[in-house]
Amino acid sequence: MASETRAETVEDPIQMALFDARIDRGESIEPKDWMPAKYRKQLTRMMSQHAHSEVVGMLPEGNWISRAPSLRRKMSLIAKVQDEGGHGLYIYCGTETLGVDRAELMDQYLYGTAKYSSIFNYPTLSWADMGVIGWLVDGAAIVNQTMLAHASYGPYARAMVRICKEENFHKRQGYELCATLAKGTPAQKAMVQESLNRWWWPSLMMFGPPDKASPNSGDLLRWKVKQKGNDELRQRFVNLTVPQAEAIGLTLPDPDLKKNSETGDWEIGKIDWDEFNAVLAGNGPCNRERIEARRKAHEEGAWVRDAAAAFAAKRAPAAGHAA
Ligand code: BYC
Repeated sequence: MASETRAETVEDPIQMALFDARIDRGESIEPKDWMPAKYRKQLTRMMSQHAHSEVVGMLPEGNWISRAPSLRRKMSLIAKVQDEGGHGLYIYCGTETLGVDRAELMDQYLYGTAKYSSIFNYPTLSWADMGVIGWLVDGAAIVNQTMLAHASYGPYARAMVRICKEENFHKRQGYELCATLAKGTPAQKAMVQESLNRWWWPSLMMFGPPDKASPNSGDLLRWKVKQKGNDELRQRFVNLTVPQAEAIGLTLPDPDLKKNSETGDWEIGKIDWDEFNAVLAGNGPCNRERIEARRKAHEEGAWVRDAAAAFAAKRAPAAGHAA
């Protein structure tokens, strides 16, 4: 019987030294290049979870498409949700270059223990959430993904370049929506402030646990998948967002927020890591609803996958003949 605890692969020291030297020189690692098993495993974990996040992230905003207040708003929301689906597909393709099958990734996500971003386990309760998600959630994603655009694994880094361009557009449309509501009627301003109050802390949790509690950061930083730690990126996001809130007359829900005159950083109060851990453990406000929705979509789409496979099989001999 196979052992439950598998010993880690012992890598050839020469291959390993050559690989480390390539990383040190800032070279891009490509799919057919030699790479340590742990590098492959970490990337598969992180990229697939990123892809799952993009796809599950369609649900909270998809919830408001039929209730958008104007045609213009509806069109941009549909386009944004569609973009997120595209990002997911793009990153799944990137993950497959590591030699893993997409069906396996889906299985880990829908019926196993693969994670997706905690942020998508919160409900969208008002129209203002469509603005705040674009501003904060896409804004946080940009800070994180701009760094990942320099990741050592070529297919992931290249996917991030295109994705960041689209996320920038998402962020702008979200911030513009917030600015419009903030200078609207008192009820509109109250709605966007209430939304910001709900999304601020979960957005900060998107960057992951503090560095000292981040088991994967060591490997990922050493191999230049991540260029910066979780805390530094979170701080960068806070520093960018505080003046943006001020500019549109909104208040971040943190009585301890203050600027450190020496470092120039905006220091935040305590993040509720118990809440974060509860969401990761499956006990956030919408975890069950989200996974159920994704399972249903996947199962109802089985006939499409079957039809595509049958079509490809039918064409394969013809293509072979033509060649
Ligand atoms: N949520 O060792 P750590 C978007 C997990 S979607 C859930 O620091 P790492 C958008 C972590 O996986 C873009 N889980 O991990 C879409 C690990 O668990 P495992 C979302 C989290 O990998 C639609 C454990 O906690 N962005 O933009 O070094 C609409 C320990 O953490 C979270 C990405 O996916 C979390 N927030 O660093 C709008 C970015 N944080 O796997 C917008 C890509 C941590 O060991 N990912 N965990 O069981 C990353 O940059 C990194 O994976 C993280 C975590 C910074 C998130």
